[in-house]
Amino acid sequence: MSSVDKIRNVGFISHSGAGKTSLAESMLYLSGATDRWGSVDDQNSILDSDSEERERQVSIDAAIAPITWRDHTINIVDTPGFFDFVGEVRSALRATDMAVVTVEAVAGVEVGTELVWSYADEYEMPRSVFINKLDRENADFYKILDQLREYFSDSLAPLQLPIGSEKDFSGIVDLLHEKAYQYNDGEAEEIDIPDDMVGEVEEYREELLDAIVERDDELLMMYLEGEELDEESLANALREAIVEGEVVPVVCGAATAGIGVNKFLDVIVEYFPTPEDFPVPTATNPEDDSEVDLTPEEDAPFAALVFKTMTDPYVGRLSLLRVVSGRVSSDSEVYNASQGVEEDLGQLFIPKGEDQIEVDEAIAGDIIAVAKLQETETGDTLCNEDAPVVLPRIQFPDPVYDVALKPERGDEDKIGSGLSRLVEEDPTFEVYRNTETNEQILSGMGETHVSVILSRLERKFGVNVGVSVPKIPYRETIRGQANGHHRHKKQSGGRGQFGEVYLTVSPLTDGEDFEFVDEIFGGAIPNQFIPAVEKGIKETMHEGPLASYPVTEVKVTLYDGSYHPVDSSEQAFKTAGAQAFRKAFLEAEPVISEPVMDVEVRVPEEYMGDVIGDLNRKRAKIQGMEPEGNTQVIRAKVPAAEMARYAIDLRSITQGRGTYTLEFSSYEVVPQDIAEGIIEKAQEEEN
Ligand SMILES: Nc1nc2c(ncn2[C@@H]2O[C@H](COP(=O)(O)OP(=O)(O)OP(=O)(O)O)[C@@H](O)[C@H]2O)c(=O)[nH]1
Ligand SMILES: [Mg+2]
Repeated sequence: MSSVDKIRNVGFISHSGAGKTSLAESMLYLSGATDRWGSVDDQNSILDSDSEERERQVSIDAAIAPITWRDHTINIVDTPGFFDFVGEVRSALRATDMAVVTVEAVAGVEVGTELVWSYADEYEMPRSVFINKLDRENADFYKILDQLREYFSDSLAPLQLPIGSEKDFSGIVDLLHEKAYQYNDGEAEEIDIPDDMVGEVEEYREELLDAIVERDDELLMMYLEGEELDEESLANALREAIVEGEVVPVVCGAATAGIGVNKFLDVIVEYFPTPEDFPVPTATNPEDDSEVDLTPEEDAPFAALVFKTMTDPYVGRLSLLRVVSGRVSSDSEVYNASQGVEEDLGQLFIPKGEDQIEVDEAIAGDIIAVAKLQETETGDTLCNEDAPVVLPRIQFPDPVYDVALKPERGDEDKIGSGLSRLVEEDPTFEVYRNTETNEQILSGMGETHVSVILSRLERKFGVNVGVSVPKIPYRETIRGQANGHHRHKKQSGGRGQFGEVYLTVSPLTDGEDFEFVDEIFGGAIPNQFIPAVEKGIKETMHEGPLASYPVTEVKVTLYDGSYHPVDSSEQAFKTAGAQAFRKAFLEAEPVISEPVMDVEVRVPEEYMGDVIGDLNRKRAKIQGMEPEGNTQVIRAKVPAAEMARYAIDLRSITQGRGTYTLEFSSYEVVPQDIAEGIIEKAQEEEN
């Protein structure tokens, strides 16, 4: 294991398909960490090791590529770019000290680029940009550089320039050291700076030097006086500027061809922050909530964040830890301060794709895995019991896409236990029963996310489950007041049944669902039967008179009735109460109400019109729009019934470039024409 200053933890983030996994695969192979060059296209990627990832050719889980380079340990955390899996990005950024935003040299800035950039902003992380796929047709380094500066920041500074472009892309120029490299199968050979690039190299080198010296008075003086600046001072100043986030270094290459990859590893070692550079988030002592200052040093008390949980077919549950401070060894006892329980650590590993490298000890800055922790969940903090500390939890997005599960009879238990195992691995989905519609709902981030979960359920737990669009939990209520009367009388041999009820229904506006007022005078209904009347009404309210949806916000006043000394019974009054209620309800301007969601949609400017048009067709009430960079944020209130498949609609309107969040807002009355459809459908189902 290296010392803390020789560790680099780097998170690869980007829009899907920019080449993060390919870049990490090339780094693994070209650094000698693996003896084969994994490929996403050939479905033998080491990092996309899961069969779902290989088949779909996208990353789904964050994966770790540990690399040794020039006596340093570099841990690459490769994340999925597909929007459904953003939870993994949020976890990975909490485990790393530097973000590498990979950008395609053809497509440039995409919605996913903006999204992950905003995450890095949120975590206040320094970052760099890798402009990839320079070997592709229409690749244009300079155009993309301008675009990046326009979108994000003027502090983007190329450390390298590409030699050649498209199919002639062959190498890079290192601007600071004024050296050129030509690549062959990932191996760099030093060459002279091509003659036709001398002007550009000078221009961009000057720009880089300006950016470096600007923040160092001594260097600035020397620079202005025309003195020769030594490379070491420049490199140190550059490193500082990068660590502080004041310079965002831009490097380039072609991941699959291995061009620029080894030089990027050099850049990581030379300029990227070490765990010592990164400010540890404020932690608290769980006993008194006081703040605890954690220092990223080996000799400080131990603390680690569990940033991910996986289930491995061989070792079972695997927790991934980022050691934040101190040291920890295999087979030791630690304290989970988030749960307040002790945990026995077994063997510590470094995960590498599907493989594990056993280690005896880990120190501040390390990323390691440990198997079979009993109570520990993603987001928990492990520490020493005598120095208890809790790090801030990872904030995951709320799920937005629901399906109803339709299990075959007898599979329910297997599905339940399988899904609860999968939820441990993935905190961005949830499973619950909707008590109003009596459906089991699986709620995830999008169609792909849900389909991955269901495939895994089948593959890992051997159960296949069908799904459908969830029923909308409509409700019934009234807007007016009405009286209802029912006389229940039966004389079918033996003892008869008799009960008569007069009642009034009126809307409740205090947020309560039901109020029952007993105004019976002079024993018109004997006291002992009044609860039966109420019970009959309540039972009817579960399946309302209009379309069998629950009745809410109704006040019932029982004001008269009659009884028979022999034939009256609880059952008779229950029936009379229920029937009187039904009649009154149907006379009191009954309406159906529906859940309405607060929706926030983020789309690139050019899709605004289409997205708003679609929302309007979905009965949306637009609340506001505002720009956020080149993204437009649209806020609207939209009925849940219209949003059930929004993940799919928005994707097709925006070519996957839009994202959205949903939150329950309120119940609102459904317009008459739509209510008629709902009632008709309910009646069909009844028959
Ligand atoms: N021509 C060319 N293709 C590349 C390069 N890098 C990656 N690709 C291709 O781009 C596609 C996507 O690459 P990935 O490495 O899976 O991209 P990713 O960023 O990991 O994608 P997600 O996991 O979905 O976020 C694959 O078909 C790669 O072969 C490159 O430098 N040049
Ligand atoms: Mg990937």
